[in-house]
Amino acid sequence: MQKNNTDITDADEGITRIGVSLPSSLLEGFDAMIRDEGYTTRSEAIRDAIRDAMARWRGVDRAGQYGSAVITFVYDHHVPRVATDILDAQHEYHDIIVTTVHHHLSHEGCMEVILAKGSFDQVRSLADRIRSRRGVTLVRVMLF
Ligand code: NI
Repeated sequence: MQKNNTDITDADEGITRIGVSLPSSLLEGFDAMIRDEGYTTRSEAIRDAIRDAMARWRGVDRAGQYGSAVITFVYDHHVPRVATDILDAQHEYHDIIVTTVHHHLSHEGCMEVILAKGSFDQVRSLADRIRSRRGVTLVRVMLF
């Protein structure tokens, strides 16, 4: 099926080819990134970028649902109380947390990854609580 002169669907393979218009500078940056990440084709990198965007998008409106989740966040552990507040929050939500990994990024920076399973409402509450702490600079939630 041909939708226009650049979007082509091959029904037999379940693959649709699309044409995408991008600013040159954005494409150059993307190509540099995918070379660095070891992709051999743009198509595979774009598929992964779309999957990543979809996982984030699906997380927007999943109230009342259950599943698995990853909460990734970065914080400065020198900010008073942030580390103990994050620890307290995780103990409060212990029933949905499967495991937590702590990585010391630098002298002051910490990264944690929480793998959770259960109510997405609770996952969102936990993420919101972490996000609200002073010293936390990035929180990313993916629901599966
Ligand atoms: Ni640390």
